[in-house]
Amino acid sequence: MKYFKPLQDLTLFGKQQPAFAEPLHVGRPNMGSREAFLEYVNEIFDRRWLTNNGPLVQEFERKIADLIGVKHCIAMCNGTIALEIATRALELKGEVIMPSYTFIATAHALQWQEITPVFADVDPKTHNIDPDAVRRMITPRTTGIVGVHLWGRSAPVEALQAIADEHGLKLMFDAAHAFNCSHNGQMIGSFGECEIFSFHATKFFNTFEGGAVVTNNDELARKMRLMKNFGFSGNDNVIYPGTNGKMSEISAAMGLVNFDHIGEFVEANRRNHAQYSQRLNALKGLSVLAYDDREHNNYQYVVVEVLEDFPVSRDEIICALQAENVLARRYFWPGCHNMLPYRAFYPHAGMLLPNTTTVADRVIVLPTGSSLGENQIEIISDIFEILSRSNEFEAHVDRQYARNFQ
Ligand code: T4K
Repeated sequence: MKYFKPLQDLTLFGKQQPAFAEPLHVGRPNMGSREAFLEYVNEIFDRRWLTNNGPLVQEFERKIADLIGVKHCIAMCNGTIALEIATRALELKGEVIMPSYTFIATAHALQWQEITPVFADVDPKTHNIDPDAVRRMITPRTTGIVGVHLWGRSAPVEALQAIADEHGLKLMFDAAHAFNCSHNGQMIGSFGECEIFSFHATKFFNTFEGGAVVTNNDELARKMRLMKNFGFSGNDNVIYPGTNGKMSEISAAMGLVNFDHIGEFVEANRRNHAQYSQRLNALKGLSVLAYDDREHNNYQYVVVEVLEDFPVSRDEIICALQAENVLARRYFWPGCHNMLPYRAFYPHAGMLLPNTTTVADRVIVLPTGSSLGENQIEIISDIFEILSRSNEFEAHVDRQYARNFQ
């Protein structure tokens, strides 16, 4: 089914109407049953128990821990707070090594506690942190490593663990993207000292806002449970500097509802990813990042790399897509090291991060999720196909439009 042929059929070249009347977002939430959710809401009203370790939060934590195969799940109000609490409970300080190619929250969670994030380069094939680069960044001030399972694909956990053991460092993972994903058959969430999930609306699995730390370490779990509730141990006794990281009952209700739809969400994402891959990998100069089908995946990110032999640049493609109401994203351009305050702290960091720059400059993330249909993916793919054939693009593109987009 082909919808466009000539360039004039793109809005950027004068067509009056965009391909889609309504914007198509990256990160449209996957939603479970409305009726089941409303039943939980009624229960919450009847019970008048809204937060602070309520029964729905406890059930949610048990289900997550069982799915991942870990002893403890501590539900939190979001993934960023979960990162902050985990790093504090692990007593990380000084410098902590992490990739620059990640969402800014990974760096901010450290900086917020006056821990210096030290950016290591990524492997351009996997987009994940490169263990050799980690070794190069270790100093006497280094206390830990935060690996990130970017796009839900596992970081090199064994190599990072070996470095951590060798240098006496603590290793934890930002698994914000990797809920319901595995590495060598073992669920992500069970590696390092602990791992954190994000259940933000845009994630594969959401609790509106939410997050969790999962761990097999009893003492760490006990500490984090106290820290997420101001450090209270009993009504009148505070034994840690804590914060308010608690998940509410309404968020847990959404989590419990969505739990029953995990298989369905995976299947929708897997289908979308396969369709995009089939169409876009056929075009010279485009490559859709693959998932290893032998593992559990959530297929939540459709990551397209625009290589040099594609006739149109990454940013020009984004312009063309946005003009058609396809709100594709440049996650995680330009890398944390190019954002403030890090850019001011280390203006030359980019010299040590060549692969981060390369990857960040060529990635486009496309809409997916259970709200996206086959026809929409065909149309989006058609836009890429038109652009792939377009030597004319150079002559026609509205450069001012592209500049404004920057
Ligand atoms: N570590 C990593 C590696 C992460 O990726 C993240 C979060 C974290 C840690 C921190 O976890 P949290 O503290 O967030 O739990 C988004 C999300 O805000 C963020 O959660 C996520 N990563 C990051 C990758 O993406 P934005 O600025 O792109 O999100 P936002 O709110 O603009 O939403 C994107 C699009 O999704 C919107 O244009 C429309 C659509 N959308 C969004 C929401 C919130 C909906 O259709 N419905 C909605 O309710 O950062």
